[in-house]
Formats: sequence, structure tokens, C-alpha cells
Amino acid sequence: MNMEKMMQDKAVSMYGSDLSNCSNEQIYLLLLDITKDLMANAPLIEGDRKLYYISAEFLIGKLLSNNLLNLGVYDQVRDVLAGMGKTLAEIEEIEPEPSLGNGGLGRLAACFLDSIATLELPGDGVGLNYHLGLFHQKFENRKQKELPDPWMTAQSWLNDTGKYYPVHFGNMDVEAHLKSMDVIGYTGKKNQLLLFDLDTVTEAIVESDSINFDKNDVKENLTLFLYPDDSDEVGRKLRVYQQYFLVSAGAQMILEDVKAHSWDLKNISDHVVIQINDTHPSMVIPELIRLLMENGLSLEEAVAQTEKVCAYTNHTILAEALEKWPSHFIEQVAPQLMPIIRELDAIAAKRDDNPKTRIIQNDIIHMANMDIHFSKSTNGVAKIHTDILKDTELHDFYRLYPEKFNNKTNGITFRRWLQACNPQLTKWIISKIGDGFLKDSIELEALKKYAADPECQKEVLAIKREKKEELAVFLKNRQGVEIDPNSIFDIQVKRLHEYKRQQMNLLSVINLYQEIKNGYVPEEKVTVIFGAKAAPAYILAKDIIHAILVLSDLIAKDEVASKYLQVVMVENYDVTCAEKLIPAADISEQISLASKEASGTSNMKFMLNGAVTLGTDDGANVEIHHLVGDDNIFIFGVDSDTVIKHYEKADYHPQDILAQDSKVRELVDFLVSEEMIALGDQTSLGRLHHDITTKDWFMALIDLESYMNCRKEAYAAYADQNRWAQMMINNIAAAGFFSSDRTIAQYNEEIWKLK
Ligand code: DL6
Repeated sequence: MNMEKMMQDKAVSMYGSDLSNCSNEQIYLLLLDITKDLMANAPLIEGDRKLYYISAEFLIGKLLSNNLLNLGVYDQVRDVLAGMGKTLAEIEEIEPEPSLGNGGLGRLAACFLDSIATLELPGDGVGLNYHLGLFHQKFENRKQKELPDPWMTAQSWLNDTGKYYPVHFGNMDVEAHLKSMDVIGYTGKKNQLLLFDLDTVTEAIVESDSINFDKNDVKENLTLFLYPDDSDEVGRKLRVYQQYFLVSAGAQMILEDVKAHSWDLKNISDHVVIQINDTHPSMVIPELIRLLMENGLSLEEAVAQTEKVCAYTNHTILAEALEKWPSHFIEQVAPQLMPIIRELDAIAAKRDDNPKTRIIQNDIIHMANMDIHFSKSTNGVAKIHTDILKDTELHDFYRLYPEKFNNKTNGITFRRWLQACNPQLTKWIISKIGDGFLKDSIELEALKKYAADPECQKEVLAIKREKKEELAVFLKNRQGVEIDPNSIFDIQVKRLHEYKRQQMNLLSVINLYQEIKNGYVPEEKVTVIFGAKAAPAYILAKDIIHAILVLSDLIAKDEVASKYLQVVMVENYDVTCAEKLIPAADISEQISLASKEASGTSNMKFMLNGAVTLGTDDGANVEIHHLVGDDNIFIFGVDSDTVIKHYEKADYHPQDILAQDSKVRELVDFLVSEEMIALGDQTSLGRLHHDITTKDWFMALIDLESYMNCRKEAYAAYADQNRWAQMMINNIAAAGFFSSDRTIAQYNEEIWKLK
């Protein structure tokens, strides 16, 4: 294929002009067109058994580079552009990032779609088409402000299938409109991402300069936002409307597929598997049963088939994140489901007399309980997470169904998180060990023998330096912030949540700031970078963002401290940002309270790009630690058993630590110091201070001292650049296990059994 000619021809047919005269926007649009055409001609992956990966989120990121890469034309396009003095990165700036996800769960779903297609397994994603996404984060007065995040443009990756599915709510009927995007695998075959939408949704009902809208008008608001504010009842009910809309349209579409293949609905489980991604799509279980019964199956047959069709993935240990809906919500939103859910509850009661495993408890429907009873598989997403589910959180279920529980440690697609975002490192790896690792990621292990080689060390350090410089340019353009590529880039990027302990990072930075003020001269300058969105109704998370932004400015204003320390909070952290930040990182902050992070996936992306983890033995860090060994990671903090015991005994009180440790007391009190309050909001800083000193539910203080010490150790290790480069190479070499191709192969072997 002659890419230059294709681009030239497109330029003429679309704009009547020569390619060389096209603007970046015109080039983006013609590449979009060419890529979509190539994908339209790619063969669909088919088989006599199909997976539907149903999820509230698909955080797919920009698609141009990734699609070009998987189509095998990335290099050609890059070369044509280079001939014009342009880069793909410049062209990609035009592409809006689809705002269809929030954090790890959504990004995982996107990595999985890439791997499912690459392994040529028939499997589509099923989700919703949110017009205004999660939200666009803006900083105003050093606080997070939420704005709509419109991402759909006239020309985009979305296709209109022209198909509609009726959805019956208790108080109205609507039509789910099916849109789709092609998902191309690395071997050039494709699946689809299927996204339902409602034509009557009206973006204009959202107030300007905020994300407020009338939450009552479901016809106009249903697919406006991902996770509408659930701080009041009408918002919570809107989430249930969204969820039922997704599963009802999804289940109808699946049955239509089954009929189109002339497969027997009575044996639907021979042909269909539905992976339920967390509890948001759990109502697919009663809805599928209901529809199968409408199609002539008895209740017993429909339940038996559904239990064999569905599989459930749990992504959290936080009890509050396991959704529970009052039954009167379902009565209003989807009354037709209640009789089925009651039947399921009665079956559950017959299987187990333990009231804790019942689906309906005090008129509240426990979605995860329904998932576990009526799915064939329940999996956690990292070894320690699955163990905690079995031993503690879901122990009652594990006793009942030991055979259903299994672990699938998460993974990431190396196509996006290495090849596309770090071509320099990819090229270096290929120069050392060949390109076999692109198909079989475990081959990365062969890099280990280069870890101690000073020439190789120099080379990886030079690549890291280049990526740091690229990040500096990116942040300057995007946010007007200047950072110093000579400094250590110490990065924590993930959703803002107390259990992830950005507040502990903040306290440790305060410590460094104070030490510098007291005369300490660090060997290396440090740039501490945060990127995080806080859920709009999560006040304390927003207080943490405020405190970070205040501290950032305070340090920047200090002539002495700013020579050695800079704090940057990246605005509107998204996949595009991650693709720049991760390859540039020296230190990967993975500091959640042990037992609370199900897995984490940024930890995997960072190690693959040669960053060294500073973290707790939590989530997939445990597996990273095991793979790289003690010498190539910085681990601190109490272990998960200790944390779990503290919760059981309710014997953790921050006051005890504050009374014993005057240094910790001083750091926490700094949050409400005159210096901070001079720049910040006293109420917000006071609330954060009050929470940490009286509650500290996620135990930031329990690990603060060991975190600060370990961080210093990491900085000291960095000063020895040869040792550091050795650690970098050892991390890259051990990252092969975390390819999502491996994860998907395991899902398929053990759960999906697709051909
Ligand atoms: O499994 C993907 C991802 C994990 O890596 C994270 O550890 C986990 O926090 C995240 N879970 C969620 C769900 N909600 N909550 N809480 O995003 O899933």
C-alpha cells in the first residue's frame, strides 16, 4: 500500500488541494478517513461462541496512532508526515480524546478490547455513549472545577449502525440507538465497541460553566454524563436508569445476534459469554432471564443458562463501591425486573441459609451478591486482591462456591503503553533482543543480561532523558508549566481517593520542603507530579487537590526551596497526558494502603517504561515486587494483614501517632499553617486537617514515617545513575507478565473458552 499516494488522493478528493497545502486539522481528518476505510475492510473476527464485555466505562484514549499501529501502517504514515516536516504527535493533537471512562477499570476495558482483537477472539465491548464524558477538570482559585467534556465531532471514529432497541422504563418507553467503533487487533482483524445512546438527549440542558443539569428529565439527560452526581436520590436513580438502559439494549442485541446465527436460545451458554465488569452492568442477569423467558424458556431454564453465560469481575475491596440499590428504585425504573430478582433471591436463600449472601436484604438489592450467585465465575484482578476476596470480603461466598472464584491479574496493552507512547525505548529493546517480545512479551526477560552493561545503561538513561524533555515541552504547551528535565521526575497519577493516599505524598513533600527551609541541600532536584480527578461530590478528595495546588504555589514562590523542589498538579489528567507522563517518570508512586488497591495498572505501565516503583505491598505491586526482587523496587509500609486487623479491631486512631510523633504532628499541622492559609481556603484546608487528625480512615499516618525514609532511599539510589539504570532495565525486563495479551489468554482459557 502506497500511503503517500493514498494521502495525496484523499487530500484532493476531500479538499481539492495538494497534501502539502493541508493544515494539521485537514491532515487529521484525511487520516481518520483513510484509517476508517482500512478498518471497514478488515475482516470481523467470528466464531461459534462470542464474548460480550459489558462495562459502564471504556477509557479508550485517542485512537489514531493505535489504529495505525494495529493496521501495520504507522511507520508509513510517520514517514510521509516526516517528509512534510510534521509529526504524528502534532496531528494527533487535533483528535479529541473520547471521554468514556474514569480510571483503571475503564482503561483496563480498553486494553482488553485491544488484546481480545489481537488474539483474534470474537468479543465486542458493550457500553454507553456519554456525550459529555466524566467531566473536564479545570483549576480555578487552586480548586478543581468541573466542566462538560464534549468529545464527539461531526467526523469521528463512531459509526451509526442505524439500529434501535426499545427499552421499557416504569414510566416511559425509549429507543436505544446503537453506535459502534471498530476495534482493530494487531493482526488486522476486528471486533467492535458497541455504544448505546438516546437520540433525545440534549446537551443544551447543561448549565454553562458547570456540569449541573435537571436530573429528573431522563429523556434529555440519560447519556449526558458518566457517573452523574449521586449525592442525592434523583442522581442515584439516574444511574439506575443508565444501567438498565445499557443492559436491556445490550441483552436484546445479544439475543438478536444469537437468532441471526440460528443458535438455539435453550443452549445460549454454548455460544455466548457475558463478562460483567464490576457491578454497574449487573442487571444484565435478571434482564437476560426475563428476555429468555419471553422467548419461551422456563424460569429454571433461563436461570440455568444465564448462570452459565455470565461471569463477574470484581474491581474493588471498598465495600461502598459494591453497588446496592433500594428495591423501590428498581420498582420505578424497571418494574419488570423485580419479580425476577425476587425469584433469584429465593433461589439464593435455598442455596444458603446465611442471610449475608441474600440478594435482597432489608429491601436493598445487593448487586455483587446477585453477580456471584448467578455467574459461573467471580474473579479478582491481582493475586492479593483475589486472596482478600476469598479470605475476608467475600468469604461467605467463597465457602459456598469455591469453584467459582479465580484470579486474573490485570494487564496493559504494550501496543499503546510501549510501542505508541515510547517508540525510542521500543526501538532500543528491538536492537537488543529482536522484536519477538511484541508477540510474546515474556521474551523481555532476555533484557536482564544487559542490565549491568554500562553502555546499555547509558542508552536507556539517554532515552529517559529524551522522554523527560518531551514531557517538559508537552506541559509547557498544555498548561504553561515549566519543569526541569535534570530533576528526578517522581510521579503519582491515578483517580483521587483517600485510599490511594495522595495526601500522604503531600505530607511527605511538606517534610522535604521544611527540611530544605531548614538548610538541607538535596543531592538532586525533585519534581513531584500529581495527576488526578476527584469525583465531583467527594469533598475530601477535592480538599486534597486544593492542598496540593496551594503547596505547589507556595514552593514555587520560595526562592530557596524552588531550587530543589517543584510540585506540579497536571490539569485534566487523561490518557493523552498519561502517555507523556509515564515514559518520562523516574519514580512510580504506588502508595495505596495495603489491602485497598485491587490491582492498579499504572504501576505496570510505569515499570514497562523503566520507572522504578516506590510503593506498598498492595495490589499488583506485590507481583511486581516478586518479579523484580528487593533490589529493583522500594517497598515500605504495613502489610495487608496488619491493616485488615486494624479495621477488624477498630483500633487505629491517628491521635495515637500524633501524640507520639511530634514530627508527624508538625507536618499535618502545616496544612493549616499561616503560609498555607495565606494562599488557600481555610475551610477546605481545615476540613482536611480535621479529617487526618481525627479519622484518617485510610491510615495515611500509619506509613508516613516509613514512606518518607523509603523515598529518601530512592532519591539516594537515583544519584548513582548506573545503579539506577540497572534497576530500570531490570524493571523493563520483568514487565512481560503484565501484558494484557497474557491476561486475556487466561480469561479465555479459564472462563470464556472462545475458539
Ligand atoms: O481492575 C482495574 C482497576 C484496578 O487496577 C484498580 O486497582 C481499581 O481501583 C479499579 N477499580 C475501579 C472500580 N471502582 N472503584 N472503586 O475503578 O479497577
